[in-house]
Amino acid sequence: MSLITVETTPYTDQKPGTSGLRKKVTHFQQTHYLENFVQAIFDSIGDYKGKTLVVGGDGRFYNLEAIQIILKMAAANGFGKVMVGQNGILSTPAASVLIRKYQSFGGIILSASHNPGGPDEDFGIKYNTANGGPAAEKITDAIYAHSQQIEQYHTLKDSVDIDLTQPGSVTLEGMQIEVINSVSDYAQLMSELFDFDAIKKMFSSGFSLCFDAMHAVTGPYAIEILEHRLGAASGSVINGIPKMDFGGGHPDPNLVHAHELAERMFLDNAPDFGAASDGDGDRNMILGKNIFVTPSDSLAIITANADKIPSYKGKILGVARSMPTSQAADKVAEKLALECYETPTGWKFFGNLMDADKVTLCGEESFGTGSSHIREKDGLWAVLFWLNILAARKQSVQQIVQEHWQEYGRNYYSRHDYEAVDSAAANQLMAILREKVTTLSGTQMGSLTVSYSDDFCYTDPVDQSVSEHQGIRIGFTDGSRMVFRLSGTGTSGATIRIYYEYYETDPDKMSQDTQQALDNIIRLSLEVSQLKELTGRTEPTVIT
Ligand code: VG1
Ligand code: CO
Repeated sequence: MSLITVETTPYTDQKPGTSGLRKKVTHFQQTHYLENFVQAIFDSIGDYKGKTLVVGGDGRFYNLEAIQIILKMAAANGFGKVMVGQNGILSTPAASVLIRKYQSFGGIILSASHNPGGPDEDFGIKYNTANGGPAAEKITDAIYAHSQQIEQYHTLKDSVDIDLTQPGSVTLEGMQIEVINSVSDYAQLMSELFDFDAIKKMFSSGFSLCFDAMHAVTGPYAIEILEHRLGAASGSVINGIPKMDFGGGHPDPNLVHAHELAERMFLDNAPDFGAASDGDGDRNMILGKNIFVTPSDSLAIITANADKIPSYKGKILGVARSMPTSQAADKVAEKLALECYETPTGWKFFGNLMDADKVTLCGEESFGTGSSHIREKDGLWAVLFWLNILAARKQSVQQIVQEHWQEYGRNYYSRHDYEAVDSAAANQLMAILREKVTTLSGTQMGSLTVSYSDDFCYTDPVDQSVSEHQGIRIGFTDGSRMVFRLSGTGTSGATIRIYYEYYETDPDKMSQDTQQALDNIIRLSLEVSQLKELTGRTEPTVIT
């Protein structure tokens, strides 16, 4: 075995998106493709010589092959140690826990999150820094710049694959590789954050739960924490064995893709609580008997009830939500006199706020919720937060949500995705809107008056960095909103996302059908964007 330097030529398409580089597996399998990106990471992150790197992924197809490539390159590039999850498995939140707990230099997470997996599906890679969060734009821009100039990478020649099936430690060209239990450190942290005794008591008195792991990475975490440690009935976790192709499904926890769970929660004998997580374990969906909790409402309810959980009581520094997320959390923040931040989509923007002790809780409409315990969103954490609230309040999910709406008003909310749209048409739609929004303010759209409209531009309150073109916002005087943006995580064509919100304070109008409540604003959005004319689409691909 020997160190070698391999001559290579750049690929021009390695620009990291919302959460790293995401492409089809076949794209990653091109000669030197993954190697180029990994070397570009190493060339962009500063002096890591002798330091520790955390590596793991969501178990999807190509995870193990990619890890073997990264281990050899890390050794050849001079890392001191790599901590890797057993069988290559680490959920995104668990990777964040490890990076922070063991003060490693950073981590590489292999996942395409909620995108399907398999030989013809998606793969992804992203770099997280020492705070445990996705690298800031400054670093991802540097990685992209390096990837376009790369001429060589370093690896090992004739090295055998490392056995990742058992915990233990080996040395590879002077670099230590520690294979660690994927679940222990994460489960330990959860037991410190939440009142496990109270939740255990609730389960032992007959409380029922269904957690859909969607054949993705959270299976082993959920079985260990919910069933083994908290005493949920055996079988409460469904689809709990991670599969390389997620059983052929979309590991995206929403009512469309987690339909097995969704159906179960609306039956007469539904469990008391339902939840699901995504491919890499950072997303969550929360349901009760006969009720779906929107992620935006979930953030608001978590914030309003944080005082029910000893480790959070009196410790909430502030709350942040991504721009398209509904303004339900803002209402709670206002009442509790908490600072509330609106950031661009993607978790990396929350990290700066948390590092500067400005916020404790964060959330996105896309089924992401989390806190400053790590620097990623955290699916099981949200589930445990809810279980802890339920154990403390001794009410049903439905009662808690309805009381919340009575107190704060209801933010009806929905997102319509138009997937695999022709990229040129999608860009044109955005360009036209970008023009239009400069003149809409104060004008009438149908029955509504525009109070503001812009292309969201964010100045980070901590480092003053500016992120432009983060989505078109059109807000109305009655509190309604529509937001347009293009996805940064798709792998074929463009995905147009339109986000709708309508605020209702009349107690008699709190139980309308969501799509009906939003009907007016949906129609207006199609008119103003000329979506049908430009894309030829008459219906969204997915409504969440
Ligand atoms: C989507 C979501 C966004 C989320 C991102 C990563 O991005 O809308 O809220 O942060 O996925 O989630 P986009 O650019 O496609 O809208 V995941 O679970 O990858 O880590
Ligand atoms: Co995810």
